[in-house]
Amino acid sequence: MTEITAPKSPVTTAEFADGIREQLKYSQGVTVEQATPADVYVASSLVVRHYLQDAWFKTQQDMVNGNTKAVGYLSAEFLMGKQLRNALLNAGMIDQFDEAVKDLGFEPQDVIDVEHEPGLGNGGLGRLAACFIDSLASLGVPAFGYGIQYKYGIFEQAFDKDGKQIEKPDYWLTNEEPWGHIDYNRSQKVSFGGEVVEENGKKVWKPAWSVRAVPVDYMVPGYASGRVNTLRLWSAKSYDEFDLLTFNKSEYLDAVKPQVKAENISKILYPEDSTPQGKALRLEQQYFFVAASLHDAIRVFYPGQSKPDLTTFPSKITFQLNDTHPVIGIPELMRILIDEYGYDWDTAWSITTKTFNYTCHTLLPEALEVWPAKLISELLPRHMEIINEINEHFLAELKTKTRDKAKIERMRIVTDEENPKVRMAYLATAGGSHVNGVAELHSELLKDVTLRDFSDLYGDKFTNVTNGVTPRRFIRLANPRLSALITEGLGTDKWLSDLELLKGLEPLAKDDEFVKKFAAVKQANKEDFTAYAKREYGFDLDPNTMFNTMVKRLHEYKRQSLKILALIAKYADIKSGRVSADDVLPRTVIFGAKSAPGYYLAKMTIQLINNVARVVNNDPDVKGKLHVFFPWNYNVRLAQHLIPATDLDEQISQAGKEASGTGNMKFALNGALTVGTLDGANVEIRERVGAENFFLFGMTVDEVDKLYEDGYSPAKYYEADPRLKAAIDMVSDGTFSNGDRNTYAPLVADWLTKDWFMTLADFTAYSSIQSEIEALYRDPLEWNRKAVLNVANSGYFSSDRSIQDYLDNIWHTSPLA
Ligand code: B1N
Repeated sequence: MTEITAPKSPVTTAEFADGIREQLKYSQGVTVEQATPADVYVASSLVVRHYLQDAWFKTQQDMVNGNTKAVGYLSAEFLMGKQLRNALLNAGMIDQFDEAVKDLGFEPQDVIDVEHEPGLGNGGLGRLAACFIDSLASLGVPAFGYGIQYKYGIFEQAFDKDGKQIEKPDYWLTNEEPWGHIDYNRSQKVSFGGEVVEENGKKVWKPAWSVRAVPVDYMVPGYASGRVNTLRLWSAKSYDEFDLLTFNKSEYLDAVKPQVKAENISKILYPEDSTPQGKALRLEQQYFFVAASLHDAIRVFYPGQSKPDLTTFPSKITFQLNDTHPVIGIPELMRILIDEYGYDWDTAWSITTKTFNYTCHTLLPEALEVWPAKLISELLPRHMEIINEINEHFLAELKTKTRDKAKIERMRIVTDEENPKVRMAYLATAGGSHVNGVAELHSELLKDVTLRDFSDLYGDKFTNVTNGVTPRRFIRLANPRLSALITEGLGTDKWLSDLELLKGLEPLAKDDEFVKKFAAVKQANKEDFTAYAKREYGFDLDPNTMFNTMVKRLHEYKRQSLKILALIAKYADIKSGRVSADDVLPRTVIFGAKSAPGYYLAKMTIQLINNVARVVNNDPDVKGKLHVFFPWNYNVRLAQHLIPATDLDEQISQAGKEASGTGNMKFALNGALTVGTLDGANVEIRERVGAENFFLFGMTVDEVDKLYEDGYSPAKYYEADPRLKAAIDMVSDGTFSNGDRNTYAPLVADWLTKDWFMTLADFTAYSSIQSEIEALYRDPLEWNRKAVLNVANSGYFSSDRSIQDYLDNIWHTSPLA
């Protein structure tokens, strides 16, 4: 007997079909006969919203009226992925939808496919925020996600005829978007610029311009929790629609300038993952959504009160700062409390520090935001005053804690130089109760290196919360076959809300029948992906080869170069006759990666991968042995198709550089084996799945540090390993650039003279682990046994567990009763 705990549908198939008909008629204005899949998509989404509406109201009421502290997750990015099927799953309506749509003469998949995914994030950080709000709702914790409704999400990637990346605007709002509910009546005014004057001994900010922040609300249905939270994304609108005065002076274009300036704020997501550029517009975006959100929370929790007692604010809501992007919220809350509500400094500071907590997502020094004080002064003059005052108070406090003057100087929030800068990570650490890293190793390195002085003096603030991913989207939706097999193996589907139950599969790894069923699931998924690659990309794959995947943003520290060099070396082995093609394990190498538009070496690496693919895929000497597939525009949708079909996953960053990674968790949970370094959450994945079920290679953090200290010379490694030399020479000699020897010269020069992330130093170890991997893969039963053990032991990496950790150790709140 299988125990079923999945949510019960609130509708019958017939009711769902009636609902679609009604929405088609009254919202879309089309008959069933006229309707296209796009119409049915909108109508179905509205039906789902209809049935979630009461739970949404109730969750909001319980949140405001009850005594449970809510969570405000402040994030500049929410990489949601498609909404419809996820909402159907969480609300228990998948079957009713499928049947209803078929009854109306449509294919469910066609309806699902028309949804344009909201790409309001760059990568892991934004996707983590999306997993977290799913888990908050599923656990029944009252929460708001607060962010920006960018008009243009992450760019759509294409490749030109030379294999170079081209960026196209992602106008995801071209067609009707049924999920966002625009609430003009709850808008907030957000102001910028101007000056600060003294009136009656009080500081008064006289801003120069303002924009209207309009909330667009998305329902966030919990899985089987009966709760529906809110993702509130702010959209910028102008107050001055059209300046008639200017217009009358016949300066037509100038007349719309203020409007354009205002609405630019939420126009576009910055496409840089981990290298912020100190641009005024980015700071405008940050302040825009944070200021609107803080005022919104006061409106929600103190309805109709003109003089609320804000000393209770930290018991109403706790705000998590997702990286430094929302840190301007700290001086903003100070300003609200002091200037708008008349609190004194100490009371305001006490409220503020109790309200905020900060998650750091990086170790790269260039990724920690630092804003020129001048820029902040111009845009937010009152905030800069407050930041300076916070800095003074903080320095005074430090003097009571240490006599180490150098240390105090190093810890300044505002630097002491001719053009002072504001270090947002320091402001966040000083202005919040807790600071956390996103994997154990990362949190340790934060304490020991990045924020060392702070952890010396404020050790209690520091903690770790290892990232996680939602099993609803990344197992149940992405991999229905594996989900069914897990449920069969465990005799319950309860694992979807308690992922540690996967542990119950461990004994089944010894059961050959079960392992064979698992292998059949993987094979079927590979066949599905093969069909998908053909349909979407016109590309032929062979599902009987090993599917070896590396998908993530393109960044030097992630070391796509290592993967591509190893591939080229294998190609050169065969071409030179050193290795017979007959002895090569047939392998399909799949890449997915977007590069920041201005990131020169990353873009060149994309070009190289595409051209290696072109050459290798057209060379009869390696046919059936080596195949390279680089689908453009890697996004959440593609991830959901690709992850379940992958045999081997690559997590090969230089040790000490990847804060956590979350793709690594998704792959392990879907039964891919990982080849990886001791970096980020790889460390914890390996600990849990067992060292014998994880392909470890490469230098450790300590070895990396030592090599830097001793003086790293990449050319030495090039000379020492003939296969590495052959691979690099092949890149230089024009093999992948139609004979042109200059095309990749900058990349080759970087490898040989700088190689900042020590790709060359890890190459030999990486190649030899790949041989071990191939040997194991030739034994399908043993391979799949290890894959089952990966699934069984990865339950810890549910975002439900991450959220539980935040609840217990940082937020100190709980689900609604
Ligand atoms: O955050 C993920 C981690 O799993 C990854 O290891 C980490 O690289 C990623 C500025 C970032 N860190 N920093 C960013 C994104 C956008 C931006 O404008 C920085 N992303 C990460 C989740 O913890």
